[in-house]
Amino acid sequence: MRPIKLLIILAIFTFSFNSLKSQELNIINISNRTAMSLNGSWKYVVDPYETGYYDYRREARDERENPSKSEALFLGYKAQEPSERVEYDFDKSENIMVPGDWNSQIEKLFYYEGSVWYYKKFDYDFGAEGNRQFIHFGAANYEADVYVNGTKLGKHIGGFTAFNYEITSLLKEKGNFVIVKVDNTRGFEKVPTINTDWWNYGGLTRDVKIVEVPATFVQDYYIQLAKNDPNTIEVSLELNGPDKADQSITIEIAEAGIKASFKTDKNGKTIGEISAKKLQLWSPENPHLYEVKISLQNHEIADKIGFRTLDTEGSDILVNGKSVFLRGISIHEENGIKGGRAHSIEDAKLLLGWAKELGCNFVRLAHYPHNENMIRVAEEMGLMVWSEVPVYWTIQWKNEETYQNAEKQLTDMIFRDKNRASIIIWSMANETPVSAERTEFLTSMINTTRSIDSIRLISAALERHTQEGTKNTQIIADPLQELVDVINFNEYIGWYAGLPEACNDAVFDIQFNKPVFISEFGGGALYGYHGDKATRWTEEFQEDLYLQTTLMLEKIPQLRGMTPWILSDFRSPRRLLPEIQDGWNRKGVLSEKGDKKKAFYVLQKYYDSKKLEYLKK
Ligand code: GCB
Repeated sequence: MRPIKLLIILAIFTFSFNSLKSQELNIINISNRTAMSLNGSWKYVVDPYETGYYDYRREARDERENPSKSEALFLGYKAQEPSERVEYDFDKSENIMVPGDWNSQIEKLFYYEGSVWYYKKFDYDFGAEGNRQFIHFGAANYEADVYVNGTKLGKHIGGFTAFNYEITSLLKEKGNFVIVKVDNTRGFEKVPTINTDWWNYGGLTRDVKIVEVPATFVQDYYIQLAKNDPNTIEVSLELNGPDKADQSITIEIAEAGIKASFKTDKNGKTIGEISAKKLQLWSPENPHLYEVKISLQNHEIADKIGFRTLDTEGSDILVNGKSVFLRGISIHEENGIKGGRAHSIEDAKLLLGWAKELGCNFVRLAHYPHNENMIRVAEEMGLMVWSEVPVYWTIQWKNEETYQNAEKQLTDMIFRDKNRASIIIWSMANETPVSAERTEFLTSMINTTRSIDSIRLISAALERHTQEGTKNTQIIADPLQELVDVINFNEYIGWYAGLPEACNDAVFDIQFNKPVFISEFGGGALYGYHGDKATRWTEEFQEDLYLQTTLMLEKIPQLRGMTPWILSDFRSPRRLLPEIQDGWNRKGVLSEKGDKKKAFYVLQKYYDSKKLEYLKK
């Protein structure tokens, strides 16, 4: 770790946790734990001037010794006397559904970027005595200040990662309330920065729940096959709680006849191996998942885990020792049929179902960590996954806090999904401009990733350039090529660079003997708009672009896959052309409602042929 990094982390911790009741604590496998959902109808207050947060001296009310009950919204206060001045009332405020972004639910908030207060009252039915409770948020875009029963738990930064706070000492049987101030204001120093090509949906966009665990519980585990060894399962486990030291933990995989015991050290941790024979390996063709039980005295947690090996050899990507071609598509976390952010199992089934119909065995979940349902449903459907952090375009490479933020989002993403066989690529960034600072930034992210996950492949969506002095030679002039496992780049020859026929003459010169993967290509077309292939925005133009591009890419000897841009049209405030875009990026091979454009069929046919080609290998 860079020394300056460490200083900043220490500073942040000393500063922010002085006055707080709780700290963020990552807990693995939230989906399979005992929990009470807080999804459903909440109250909300729109606060564009952050009046509920800052007083008239612009001091944060939650840092004041005696915050004013009349204005400090986090107190959730109700007037006790008719004469009392209280300038808000959650009970009389309007309703909003959680999970859900505010833009697509409330018309007046469609373009809103700023602060919104969320409020929910609840009673709680306690489990066994001594149990502990955590409040869990699947994600809140972008910043969330969280309060339970008037006490601040913390501030979470980053719109696409999960977070939890312990609330054991705050919770009562009756009359609890949770208040969250969610702020989606964009900022230069943030991750992503102010400039993106997707909608800045704000709100509590994923599940909220209270998770209950025993005093000492399994906080974290990693159970995956060792690199290149289908007979060895690597295990690491971590307990949290007063009795975490010297505890026996059992891992049982009944279907594979496995029962193994481990003992924790004084820190509640243990690592080890389990030898396994003849496991049914997870693959897109056979997405087999084993029921895995992890138990200690008085506590058990179950997960469905797939086992597969993963490696590269020269330009091949090997899954279970077999070379694969990644027949992929890029996807935004948006459901254009109902509008707004996708979050549910049904949303995941819809989007990933379309990808399956296209013939995919792989999806690029762009440009930020998607909700856990997407990853788990992909795994069940037999789709391999690329997962990515929103280090997008030009962020503040020299800003150490920006780095800390990006790295936290990266490690939180890996924490949550490290047991998912579906995930094969962690992507560090998208289309970032080459410079010494940027390369140092991303190298540090790569090193962090390798230090916590030694089996998955690392990549980043790089850029293509035409070599100086040539007309058609395409190169990837980026030092990151040395460091990544798979060379990925986005290319828009025929759309942003020339017309589709430019694909005929383009020649890629890639010097590395590594797998090459095209993380984006494509062009816009309005569903139902027809014309000749020379007319931009028609389905025919896009169809031709897909034909020419796939022919061009086939000439790259190291080509091992692609995720064209994109599955379905998605909302973007950057897309201003009336009658065609109207606020939508039209590069989908499907419309936002799921209507298939002509390019869909070109890609489907191409993937059919790649499937056959690789079956014969
Ligand atoms: C890109 C970006 C993607 C955009 C796309 C486009 O290179 O990575 O986020 O949406 O191009 O449509 O221009």
